[in-house]
Amino acid sequence: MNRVTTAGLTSAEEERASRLIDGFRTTTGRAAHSVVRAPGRVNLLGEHTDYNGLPVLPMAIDRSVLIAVAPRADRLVRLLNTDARYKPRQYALADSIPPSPSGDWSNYAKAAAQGLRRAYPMQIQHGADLVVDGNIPAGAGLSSSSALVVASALALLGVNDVDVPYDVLAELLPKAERYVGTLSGGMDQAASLLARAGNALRIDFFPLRVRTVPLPAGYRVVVCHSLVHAEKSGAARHAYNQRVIECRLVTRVLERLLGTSLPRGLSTLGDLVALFPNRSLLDFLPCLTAQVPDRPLDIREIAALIGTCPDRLRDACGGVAEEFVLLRRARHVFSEAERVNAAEEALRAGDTAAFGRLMDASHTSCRNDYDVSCPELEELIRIAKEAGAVGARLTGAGFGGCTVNLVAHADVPAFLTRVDRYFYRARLGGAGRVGEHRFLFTPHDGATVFRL
Ligand code: NG1
Repeated sequence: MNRVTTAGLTSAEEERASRLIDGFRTTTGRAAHSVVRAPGRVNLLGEHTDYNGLPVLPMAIDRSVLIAVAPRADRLVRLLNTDARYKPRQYALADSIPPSPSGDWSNYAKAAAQGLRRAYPMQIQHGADLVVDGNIPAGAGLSSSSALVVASALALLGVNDVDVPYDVLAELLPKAERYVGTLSGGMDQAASLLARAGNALRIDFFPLRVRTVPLPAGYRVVVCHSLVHAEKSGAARHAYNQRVIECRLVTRVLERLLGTSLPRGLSTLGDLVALFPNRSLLDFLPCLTAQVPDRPLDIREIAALIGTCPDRLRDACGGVAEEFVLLRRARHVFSEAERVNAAEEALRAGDTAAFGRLMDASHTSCRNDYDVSCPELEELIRIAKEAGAVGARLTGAGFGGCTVNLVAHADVPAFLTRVDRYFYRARLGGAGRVGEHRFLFTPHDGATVFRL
């Protein structure tokens, strides 16, 4: 076996990369030109804030998508996957690439290809043979999809000899990923590209800015899967997109209440609050509370609050729903963004207990105001707190997926024993698979490309 040893890969990743390079030769009959690695991420704080242009605090994990790639003289992209569940696919590079049916894995690679072709039409000319190997659990809120988008983009750029700075890619790829039908923000791609080992990454958006934030020594980040798969190709996508639209509606209501209007092309809550640099985020809540009833509102009520015509508003909402929750969504987003600010301060000050309390408060807000928790996540959080987690919350979009827990190093064994006994064994029975669904993560570096 052609052993790859490269700084930036864990020893498990080196092993995977070595196998991948050999497999590439066997399946394509060619030598790989390079290997790309894009990590998943776990978000420590700042949920459902990114698409509002408000900050997040994720870290990259040591689960990743690896791609071995070689250029082709034609425009064809041939995609293979080491996991037999993901069937071979191929498509031609073009400015408009027809998507495969919703949920098909190739759509994430196509998203990257179409995004790059549109941004760099003259430079992205060569297709490629790609073999993908991923070990980020799908539908877990750990960004397996964005890692595939990032890795596919880097693979294609590499074989076309195009050098794009990672911060530019981190702004381009979230828009490209909307190809799959999710109105997602930019946290995942930025974390996968720009994260730094040993640290969390505070990310601000529009324009993108990142800075590392130290994590407390003596604590571990433990991630537990609720065993509820929240794939973004299914119901979770609809629920996610509805939240994005609810936040856009809050922005329009707030514009009216504040007697201002956003310049053309700007539409997020973050854009709006940036017009009032002297106000804190929570200052925007009282005027909403005074004017917006705390219950689901129908299109006509919302149109009246915005001062627009209901039919036009219904069209603008794309018919995703007839009723929308506004006040509670705003309360979550503003308070969550403030929690990210407070968390950064707490971490810099070494106040781990305060950080833990912010994680707990984030979870309560995600559950009560954003309605993205589920009974299994609630049970995991309850067990985690009983098992001594300093902070515990759902991570990623929610609706299932994982919790993230901060646990003192010395308490980790007891924590895992308790989670295994009261959550996994109760659901999975036999001891064999119990340990497969919770992970101890240390913060890793962002994406890397290794030219062979
Ligand atoms: P997950 O659940 O990891 O797919 C999603 C979005 C993020 C962010 C979080 C919620 C995608 C690809 N990613 O993450 O941009 O909005 O939800 O904070 O949809």
